Amino acid sequence: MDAWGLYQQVEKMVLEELIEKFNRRDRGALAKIISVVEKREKNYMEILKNIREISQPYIIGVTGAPGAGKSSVINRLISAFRGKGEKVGVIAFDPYSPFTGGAILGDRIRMTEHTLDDGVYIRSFSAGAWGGGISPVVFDIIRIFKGFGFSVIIIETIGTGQSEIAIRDVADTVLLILTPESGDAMQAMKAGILEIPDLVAINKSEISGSAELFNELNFLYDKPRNGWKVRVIKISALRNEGIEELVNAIEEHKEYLKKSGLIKESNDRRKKTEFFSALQEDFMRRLKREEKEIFNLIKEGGDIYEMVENFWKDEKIIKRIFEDK
Ligand SMILES: Nc1nc2c(ncn2[C@@H]2O[C@H](COP(=O)(O)OP(=O)(O)OP(=O)(O)O)[C@@H](O)[C@H]2O)c(=O)[nH]1
Ligand SMILES: [Mg+2]
Repeated sequence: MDAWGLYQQVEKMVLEELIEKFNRRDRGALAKIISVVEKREKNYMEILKNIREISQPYIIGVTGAPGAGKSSVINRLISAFRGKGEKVGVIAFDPYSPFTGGAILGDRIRMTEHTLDDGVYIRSFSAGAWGGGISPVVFDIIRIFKGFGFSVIIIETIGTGQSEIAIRDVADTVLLILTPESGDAMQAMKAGILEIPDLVAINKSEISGSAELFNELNFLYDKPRNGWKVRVIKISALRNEGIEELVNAIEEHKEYLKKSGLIKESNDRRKKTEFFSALQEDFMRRLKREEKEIFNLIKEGGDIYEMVENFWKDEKIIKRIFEDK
């Protein structure tokens, strides 16, 4: 065997060992696999293909403006679900920091009480991983969590723009966190966010103004849609109040999805979004192979839109792009 052959064999062994450890619920292997997959390192696809999904977790999306208390509420939800014997995986997107730290620390501090619990795994990502839409990484982490046997997955969005709407395509239950603090609900209304949630929690309800907001929201969500009336619940993550009611409401929504058969629709919607994002990533990979060709076109000069049109008319390029590799 030549050196290259030997190298490949060793690499295969390392990979097999990693997956074997993962299957034994080794948290180090879980962290390693998430990181390889997140960074799209060599063999990430091989790893994903080798993961056996052993659970069918319920997926909860938590959204709301920065600082509304999403992480603090999730921290409370984790405790509540752990009390019911659920295994909880959390995917949190961080608005501020690139890969190096910064606000990630915030999440860590807010959810630290669970770091020693084997039934909980919390992973923060930079907002870049979410991007303009939903990154394929989100679906890959869900797949990895299914392989590790989590029964509940909670996703914290960055709480701005696209992410708040995109969570609808990923989660079974969407929880919007508002606060009585100035303008929060108004902003959400303007951004069209109020259409998104199945449940609304008014967090920080120990401060004044929560009763008014509660009434306004109940007025707004007066009528059921497809048989579900959006539930509004007053909570305080700080004082640990209203959490039981919130968890009961999540469970009621889950029951409603099951009874009405809409849970299948929720699954299909997630699959469709996953398919699209995987397709997009694959397509971008293929397009990137044409960078040189694109530079050549640019050197020739002209209007960008015309260039794009001509690009798609070039049969040689098209053939190359869709070549199977
Ligand atoms: N008064 C009060 N403060 C709270 C409550 N819940 C959270 N906070 C505080 O609000 C701040 C933001 O809380 P986070 O949980 O980090 O909010 P977040 O929505 O996750 O914030 P980002 O992830 O940065 O968008 C922190 O200082 C919390 O301590 C609450 O119920 N009452
Ligand atoms: Mg947070």
